Amino acid sequence: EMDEQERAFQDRIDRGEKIEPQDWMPEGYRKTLIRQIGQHAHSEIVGQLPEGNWITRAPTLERKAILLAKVQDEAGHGLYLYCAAETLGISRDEMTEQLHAGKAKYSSIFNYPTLTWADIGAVGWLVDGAAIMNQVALQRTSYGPYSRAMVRICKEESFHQRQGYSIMMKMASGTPEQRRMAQDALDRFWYPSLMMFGPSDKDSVHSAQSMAWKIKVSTNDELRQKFVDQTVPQAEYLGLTVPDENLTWNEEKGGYDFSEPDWQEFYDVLAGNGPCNADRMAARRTAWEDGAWFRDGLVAHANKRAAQRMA
Ligand code: FAQ
Repeated sequence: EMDEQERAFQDRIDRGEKIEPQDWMPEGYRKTLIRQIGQHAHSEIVGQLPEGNWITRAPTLERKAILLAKVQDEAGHGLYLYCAAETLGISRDEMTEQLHAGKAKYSSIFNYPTLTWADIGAVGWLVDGAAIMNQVALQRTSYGPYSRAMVRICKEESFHQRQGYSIMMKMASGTPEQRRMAQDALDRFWYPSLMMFGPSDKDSVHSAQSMAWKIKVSTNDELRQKFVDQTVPQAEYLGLTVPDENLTWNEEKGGYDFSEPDWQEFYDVLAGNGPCNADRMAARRTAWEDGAWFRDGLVAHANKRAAQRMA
């Protein structure tokens, strides 16, 4: 039941062409991208909060400078992604409103607390590790501005991942207490990191259409498997134990068998009932309200400059 325009569009996708902002696109394609890029942008912005929590308590000046730079990078990624979404005909203010109204999602992972300094290591290692796994694939997404944003973001994310692993190496080779902190961080962040890839393929509502449009180029389960295969040897190198008794190497498939996360917990977090959902939303709303005077000032200044140019 595809009409001629849709058929021509799908042919372009199938040939591997990139779609650009001025090009014709089906409404569903536009909507799906706005949803996904918007969620991705919100994740970067909300994702600053769990790490921002430790900037004032970083153990050394060097670690503090590195963490500050990383959190600033996340802000940059968020702004970059909002711009990519704006090319599809939605404004940043509208996206922000959707987030604050609870209509737009952000990644479930940022609703978990960062309780110790080792958690900052685990976030860099596991959360950025999962993010890169997903984003490397998304460099090949069919929408030009999103795909180009991913290229740059992935470069910065791999630095983030390395800094997280460097914290984990330090902690895992430290005192028995530091080792315990590192293991505890892995225990708490393992399953939430697996959840970042979304529901299993059989429950993923958007995958089939998004794959046909090449908005997504890998399924949720494919990326989750690759993440586990990459991460388990890294945990072994640290001398830490992945909290999964069913974890075994499967020679036949050339990958690990592993336990699925608790999907009920995942849906509870999505519904707003994770440990930090309320805190995260409150922090974002307060930041938005507190910044109103500054945004007003910028607009007033821009208007004044425009009027001067006219005169
Ligand atoms: N959290 O049908 P599907 C970062 C929702 S990395 C929350 O499979 P889809 C870097 C999904 O939206 C994190 N919601 O959906 C960083 C949908 O709900 P909807 C950000 C989730 O879109 C690191 C419903 O469930 N990365 O920020 C999650 O085809 C450290 C059904 O699911 C991205 O956003 C989840 N985990 O596949 C920053 C990557 N999973 O919209 C700071 C781009 C699923 O119908 C510190 N996004 N849902 O209401 C994607 O690749 C995709 O959107 C997926 C989900 C794979 C997340």
